[in-house]
Amino acid sequence: MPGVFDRSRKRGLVRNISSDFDSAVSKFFGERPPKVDTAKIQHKGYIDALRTSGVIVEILEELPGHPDCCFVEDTAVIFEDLAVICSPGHPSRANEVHTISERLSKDFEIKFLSPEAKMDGGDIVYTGNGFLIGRSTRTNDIGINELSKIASKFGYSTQVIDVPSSTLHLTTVCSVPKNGMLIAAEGHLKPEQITGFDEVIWVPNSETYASNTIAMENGIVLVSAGFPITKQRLETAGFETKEVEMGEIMQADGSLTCLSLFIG
Ligand code: CIR
Repeated sequence: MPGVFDRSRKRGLVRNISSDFDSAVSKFFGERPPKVDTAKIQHKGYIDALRTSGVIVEILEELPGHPDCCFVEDTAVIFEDLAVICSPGHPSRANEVHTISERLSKDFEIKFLSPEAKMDGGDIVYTGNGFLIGRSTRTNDIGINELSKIASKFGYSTQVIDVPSSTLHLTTVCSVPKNGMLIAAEGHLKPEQITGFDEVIWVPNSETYASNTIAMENGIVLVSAGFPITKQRLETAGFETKEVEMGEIMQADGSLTCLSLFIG
């Protein structure tokens, strides 16, 4: 029964930046530990950008001892009235899911993946009628099979994409600005991996980070600040862009979508 869960991003959960954010896991974009205070300011700017784009944002408190706790996208995938709680692929993040499942249980039925499954929500991309699922260092075949079965029960197709070793998650190198359109990073995803889209906007490799966007139903697209080619390509495609300063979040390999879990 696709369509029952409102995917138009009216309500989002975010979680405050950890006071230990400078110990967040970082392997790809990070060149140095993030500055915690600046990251907190940027996170506030991010929340403002969501709110001024029409999203009702609920802010959860930071989870002590969990430097990556702001990356709530990784903790769950929602199908209609069911929240599937992920099984984070990095051991330091395993316990982030419990407080999220508690919160989600107010609105959704809860289902945990099996103990053998590994999955970060950052490997799941909703396309408009189905899901791309990234096979990555964080998401294994057991997780993929379990999630695909659940998706198919709800009438959604799934397509598995091998996430290249050059990047963390599938969402790190692509996103869906509107149904039927993908924006993807050159040099990471290959054209032959992408099927079923009417249009693909490629961003140059030098702007890889900007391929992760958050699109609203009203045509506003949140884009990371400082990537003029991507901004221009989105505007040429008819979107209104809103830039968000993400420099310190990027140092921890986090992108725009990673900071939210949309719940309606
Ligand atoms: C991690 O390595 O798990 C975090 N430092 C970054 C998570 C980013 N989340 C995402 O792409 N969905």
